[in-house]
Amino acid sequence: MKKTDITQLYQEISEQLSAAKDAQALEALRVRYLGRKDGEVTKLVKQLPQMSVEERRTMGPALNTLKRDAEALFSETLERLSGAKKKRAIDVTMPGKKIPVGHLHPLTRVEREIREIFLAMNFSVVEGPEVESEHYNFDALNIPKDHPARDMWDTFWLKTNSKEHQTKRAERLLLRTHTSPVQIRYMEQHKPPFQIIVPGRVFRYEATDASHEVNFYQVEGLMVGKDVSLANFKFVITEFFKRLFKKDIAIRLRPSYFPFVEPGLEVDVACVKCGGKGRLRDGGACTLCKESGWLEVMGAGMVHPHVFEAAGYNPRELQGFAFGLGLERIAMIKYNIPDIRLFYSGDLRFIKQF
Ligand code: FA5
Repeated sequence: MKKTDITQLYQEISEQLSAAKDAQALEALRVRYLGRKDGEVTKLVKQLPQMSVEERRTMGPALNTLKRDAEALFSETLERLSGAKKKRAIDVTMPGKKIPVGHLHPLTRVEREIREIFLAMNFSVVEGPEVESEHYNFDALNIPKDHPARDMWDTFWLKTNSKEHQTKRAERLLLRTHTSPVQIRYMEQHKPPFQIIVPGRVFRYEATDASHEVNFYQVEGLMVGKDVSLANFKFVITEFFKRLFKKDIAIRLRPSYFPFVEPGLEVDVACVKCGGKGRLRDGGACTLCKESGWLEVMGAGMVHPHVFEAAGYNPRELQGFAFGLGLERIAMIKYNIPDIRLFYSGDLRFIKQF
C-alpha cells in the first residue's frame, strides 16, 4: 500500500459523497467505505499489523487521518442532506414570526397629542432651557428674593465656579421648577398678539409619592393681546379638554394664588372615572378623585402687570392669560394610571400596555 492510494481513496469518497442525493444513498456509502467488516477504509486499517515497522510508521498516521477526515465528510454530508430536506418542508401556510417593534412612551404620546390640539387652535410651540437663572425662574415672575411664595417651588440650586455667578445673586443658576420662565424669554423676543404653548421638563427638590415626582413635565400656555380675557381662557381650555378626552367634559375654575398672575386660578376637570359623581356605578367610592368628583389639572390666571413690565411690555396696553399643566397628571387621568412613578420605572410590562 502507498500513501497515494490513501489520497486517491479520500478523493473517491469525497466525490461519491458530493453526488449523494439522500440519506439512504449516504448510508450505503458509509457501509461501503467505513463499514466495520468490509469497509474500504476499514480493510486498509486491518492491513496495518502485517506491515513492516517502517511502513507502519508512515501508513499508520496517514490511515488515521483518512478515517477521521472521511467521518467528518460523512457528518457534513448528512447535515447538508437533512438541511435540504428541511428547506423542502417549509410550510407556507404557517403564520409569520412576529418581530417586536418599539413604540412611543405614553408621556410622549400625550405630549404630542397636546401639541396637535394647540397647533390646530393656532398656538405656536416653543421651548426653553432646563438650566435656568434665578432671574427668569423667579424674579421676573414677580417672585422676589426672600418672598415666601418661593417656598411653593422646592428648588435644585446649581453650584457654579464662575465668580460672576457667585457674586451676582440674580444670576444664580438652578434647574427650572416650572415652564413659566419661558413666558418671559418669549415676551422679551416677540411682540403681541401671540399665543404659545411650552412643553418641557421641570425639576423639584421634593419627596416622591404616587402623584409627585422630582422630575416631571409641564405644558405652559400664554396668550397675549389687547383684549385677551378670562372668557377667552375658559373657551380655549374647555375646547382643549374636549379634544383631549374626546368628549364634552365639565371644568371648574377656583380662585388660587400664583405671584405671576392676578387673579390666579386652579382648574379642575370633572373626574373621568366617575363622571363627576364621586361614586362608581357599583356604588363604590371613586379612588381617582377621592370622591370629590373633580381632578385638579393646572394652575392659571391673567398675567400680572409686574410680569409684563419685567418682559419690557406696557401693562396698560396689554392683557393675557397663562396656564401651566402637569403632563403626567393628564396622562394619569387619560389612561387611569394610579402612580406617577410608573412612568419612570422602566418596567416594560407597564410601557407595553400603551
Ligand atoms: C406652577 O408650576 C405654575 N408655574 C403654573 C402656572 C402657570 C400658574 C401659569 C399660573 C400661570 P404648580 O406648582 O401648581 O404651578 O404646578 C403645576 C402643575 O404641575 C400641577 O397642577 C401638577 O399637575 C403638576 N405638578 C406640580 N408638582 C408636581 C410634582 N412634584 N410631580 C408631578 N407633577 C407636579
